[in-house]
Amino acid sequence: MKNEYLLNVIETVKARNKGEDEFFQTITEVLGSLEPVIEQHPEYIKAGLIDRLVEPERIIKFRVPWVDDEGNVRVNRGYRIQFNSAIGPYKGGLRLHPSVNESIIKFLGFEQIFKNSLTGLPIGGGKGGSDFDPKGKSDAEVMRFCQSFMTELYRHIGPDVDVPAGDIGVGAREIGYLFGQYKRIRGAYENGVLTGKSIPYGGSLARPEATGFGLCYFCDAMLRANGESFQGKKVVISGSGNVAIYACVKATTLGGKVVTMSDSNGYVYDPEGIDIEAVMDIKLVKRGRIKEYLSYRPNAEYHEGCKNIWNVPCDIALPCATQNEMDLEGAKTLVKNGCKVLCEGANMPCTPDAIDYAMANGVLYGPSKAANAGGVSVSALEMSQNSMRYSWSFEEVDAKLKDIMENIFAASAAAAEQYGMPGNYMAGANIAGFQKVADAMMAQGII
Ligand code: NDP
Ligand code: 2IT
Repeated sequence: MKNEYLLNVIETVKARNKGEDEFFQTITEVLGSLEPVIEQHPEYIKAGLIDRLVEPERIIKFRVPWVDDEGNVRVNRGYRIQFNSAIGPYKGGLRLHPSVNESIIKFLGFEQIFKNSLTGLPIGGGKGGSDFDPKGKSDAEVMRFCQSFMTELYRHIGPDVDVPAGDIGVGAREIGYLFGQYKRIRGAYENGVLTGKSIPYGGSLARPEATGFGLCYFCDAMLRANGESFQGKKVVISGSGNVAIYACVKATTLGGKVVTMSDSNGYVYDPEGIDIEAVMDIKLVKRGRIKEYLSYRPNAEYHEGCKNIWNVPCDIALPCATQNEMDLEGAKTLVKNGCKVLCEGANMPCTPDAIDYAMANGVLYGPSKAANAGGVSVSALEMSQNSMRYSWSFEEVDAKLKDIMENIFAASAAAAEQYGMPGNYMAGANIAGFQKVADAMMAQGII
């Protein structure tokens, strides 16, 4: 990068957010893509647009005390980062995982700004969570944690203010506990305050499926634009949570054969194709480990550790677990084994050198903020349904989701072309996502 203004902003971010590697990683990638846009818009520099964009509007950090089943007092740290409200109320998930810290929530919140803009729906960017580990906790412990978390969070959110949803460790169970507590404190039935709700109290059909299905719709659009399809392709998927499970379902429906799934302990390889009913039973019903897959499918293999999942030869790789789960070595192995497509279901699952290597070697690369935007898109559709006090059928929501994902692909491809980088969907998604936010920020004055 040569642009002095952007280089200065990057230096400031580094100095102000010491040790926040994940946040710095996304800043460097996004601002790198925006260089040609900034060169064409000197008015953005005058308006300090990027200086403002990289600084969250608000960081909320709070104590979450709760009592475990043995009567011990436990304390976790809660976060909500309200990053940008230029185009709508803050919107983004809550992550419950022991690795959660300010850098992780900031990187996720920053990515969310551009992702949400790409959906074409009126939602700003935010993210939150806690270092609470739901693994091994009873339902009652998870409930007490969620109630305590919401007892602070409620004052910062609202259907027109900030609308949290799920992410790692947060699914329908947690959203239910969070909403129950919000409703008690507010004394009003504002169910548009959270998305990812279950159906009886205002959830949207197809929200559980949305991120994984959307990933495959995006990937399919990218394949078709390049004269290819899922038909007959071998697919490697990492993770076995919400995103991975429904990516597996849709990739299979589209004619692919998914041969792996993983969790943080290891991965399974099933050469016959993953039996998704078995994975759903293990993960959604029993909250068990992926290793248990062998008791359903004795001919499958289990391998300890998750890094080596990229050694499994495939045509299409869909990382759907967590950030930086694929490094340069992983990308090199994929390329060596003939992988042609890398499309991200998790947020920022590939390191920058892995992305560079894959793209330099002709792999079609679908960046997370575009490819996994299906989840938040259906969340925004859930907000619309809650406002209307009405609900759409599964088929209606799914059709809208497909349309949105195809539009996101088209917008990313078009922006890449416009700035002389055809096929670079990473740059295209960053630029297309940025443009609407930039226009809105320019219109609203220095705020
Ligand atoms: P879940 O909690 O449902 O599943 C997470 C999966 O990833 C589990 O298999 C988990 O294994 C694995 N995993 C989590 N952390 C690690 C780690 N540090 N190392 C290895 N494996 C890990 O989460 P989701 O499926 O919802 O989220 C997965 C990814 O998709 C995240 O990056 C999330 O931000 C992103 N995403 C989610 C959306 C959604 O709507 N839910 C929308 C867009 C993106 P284990 O059980 O062992 O922890
Ligand atoms: O990363 C993401 O886009 C999500 N976890 C979903 C956010 C949402 O508001 O549905």
